[in-house]
Amino acid sequence: MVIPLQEFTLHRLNMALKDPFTTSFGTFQEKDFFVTEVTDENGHRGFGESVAFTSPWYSEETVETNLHMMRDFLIPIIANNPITHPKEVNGLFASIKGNNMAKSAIEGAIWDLYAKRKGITLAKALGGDKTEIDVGISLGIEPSVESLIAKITHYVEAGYKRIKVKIKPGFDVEVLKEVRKQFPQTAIMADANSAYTLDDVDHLKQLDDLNLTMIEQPLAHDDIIDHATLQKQLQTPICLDESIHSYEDARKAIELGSCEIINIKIGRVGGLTEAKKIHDLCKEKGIKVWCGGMLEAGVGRAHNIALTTLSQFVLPGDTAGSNRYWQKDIIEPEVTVQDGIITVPTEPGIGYEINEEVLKQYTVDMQTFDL
Ligand code: OSB
Ligand code: MG
Repeated sequence: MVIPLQEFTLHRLNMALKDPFTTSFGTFQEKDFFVTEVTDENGHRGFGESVAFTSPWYSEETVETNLHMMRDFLIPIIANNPITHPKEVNGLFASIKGNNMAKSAIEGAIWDLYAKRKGITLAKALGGDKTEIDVGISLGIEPSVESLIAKITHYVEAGYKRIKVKIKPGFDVEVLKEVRKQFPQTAIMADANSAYTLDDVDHLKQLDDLNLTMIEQPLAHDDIIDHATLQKQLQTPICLDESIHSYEDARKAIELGSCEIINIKIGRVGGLTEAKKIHDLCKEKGIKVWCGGMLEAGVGRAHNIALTTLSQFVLPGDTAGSNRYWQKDIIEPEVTVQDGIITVPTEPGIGYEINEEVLKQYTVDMQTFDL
């Protein structure tokens, strides 16, 4: 049966982060993004979230390219083609190259609407059956080792199951040695956001003494060849983030031996349908997966939680609680973490309500399109 879509709305929001977040590329103080909303003729409302940043440091997409793609290409495709299931959206968008985060922002809202129309959770609609998920936390680069240790102490005490530390040349081996010394039992990993090259092999090999759970994206954002070379020389498992945009990328990386682990981000791979395909492939091939984060507000966070209920998400992800990022999140209830565990919501769709008052407070622009 065709889903009787009615209207698409782009809510543009600007939210200040509680705590600036620094990576090898720069510091974030706030998040500028879209909450996407799709309605049907029966009054159901589905929500998604765009995850691109204001500048293209992580991938080529930005908030403005997301707007351009959604408004001028992707929403018209949805308006002109009947859909019976959200799985069809991927195929409809195939004529548009790249722009995965823009595609995902729209596809996600349609998945939520679909699950709400069926009266089931988004997790169930995707085929997930966990009732709780284990989570870790990603910490930005800190001004000093002391301040990093203080932050880790705080979040280990809060119960997070794995700590991710951002590294870059000059803030890496020595820092991680100190972290390991202070936290001998904690699951620790490092994320380089592509800050190294194969010239750094000998330097990176020093990480093998630190019993890290993995190193994430050490080499170029678009590489899978050099990562395979590096993985052969490292005992520490490599996890790919930036390099994996699709099922095909994952298949090739696995075939080449470029990684032992994949971080799946819904936005990076173009939506939930592709994310599930990558998950299923990894399960078949024995590659561990976990759910990455893009400093999402509540709607994106809820999508991450639903995806993480799939069985091959065997490692704690980056989906921390709302209060790690926001003074006040846009959903109700907010996402809370108890002893490193998030209880998966049981209400239909994403399982959280939009807090309309808070949404309005952060809204800087709004555009509605007939479908
Ligand atoms: O590389 O995983 C990353 C944040 C922004 C962009 C890229 C990354 C990150 C994080 C934080 O590591 C994840 C989160 O807490 O949402
Ligand atoms: Mg990463």
